[in-house]
Amino acid sequence: MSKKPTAGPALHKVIMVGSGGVGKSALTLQFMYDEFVEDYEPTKADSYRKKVVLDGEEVQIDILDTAGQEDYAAIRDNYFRSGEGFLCVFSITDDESFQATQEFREQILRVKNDESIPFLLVGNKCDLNDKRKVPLSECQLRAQQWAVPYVETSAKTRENVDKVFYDLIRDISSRKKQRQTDVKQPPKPNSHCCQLL
Ligand SMILES: Nc1nc2c(ncn2[C@@H]2O[C@H](COP(=O)(O)OP(=O)(O)OP(=O)(O)O)[C@@H](O)[C@H]2O)c(=O)[nH]1
Ligand SMILES: [Mg+2]
Repeated sequence: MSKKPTAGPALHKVIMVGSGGVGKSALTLQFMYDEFVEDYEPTKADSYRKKVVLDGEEVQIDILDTAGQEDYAAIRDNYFRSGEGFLCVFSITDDESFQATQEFREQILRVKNDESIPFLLVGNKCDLNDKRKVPLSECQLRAQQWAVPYVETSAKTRENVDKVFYDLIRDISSRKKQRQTDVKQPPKPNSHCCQLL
C-alpha cells in the first residue's frame, strides 16, 4: 500500500533588511551559531536555514541576510518578494540608519502589497546605550505609527536575539494558519441578502 507523503516541517521565510553596518549579519550569526562577529564584512546576500521548535511544533526558518549597502539597492525588490516576514534593523547609535527604515518599510509594502505583513522594527546595538543617537520614544512612536512591535537587541550580548526571530516566525505561522482556516470555512451567508418568501 502506498503511503501518503508526509509534509515536512513548515518553512517560514524571514528577510533581514536595514542599512549597511547596523548588525543584520551579526544578529543572524548570533541566532544561528551563538557567536558574535566583531569584524565588519559587508554582505551581498547570504541565506541560512535552521530547525527550531516553536510553541512545541518543529518548524524551519529560512533567513535571507541582505546587503544594506546602497550598491546593492537595485536587487532588493527580488529578495523582498520572497519574504514572508521582515526584521527591519537599524542601529540605535546611528540616526541615519533609523531614518532609512522608513524607505525600507515603504519598499516592502510596495513589493508585498500587504499592510499587515509580519514585520518587527529592531533597534540593534543596545549594548552601546551610552552612544545612543535615537531616543527610545522616537523608535516607539514610529513602531506605533506602523502598528508593528519595536524591540531593542544586541548581537554582542545576545539580548533579545532569539525573541525577535521567534516573535516574527510566530506571527508568520499564525497568519498562515489563519489563511488555511479561512479557505476551509466557506464564507457565512450574508445576513443582509434577500430571502425568497
Ligand atoms: N557593539 C555592537 N556591535 C555590533 C552589534 N551588531 C553588530 N555590531 C558590529 O557592527 C559591525 C557591522 O555589523 P554587520 O552585522 O556586519 O552589519 P550588516 O548590517 O550586516 O551590514 P551589511 O552587510 O553591509 O548590510 C560589525 O563590526 C559588528 O561586529 C551589536 O549589537 N553591538
Ligand atoms: Mg551583513
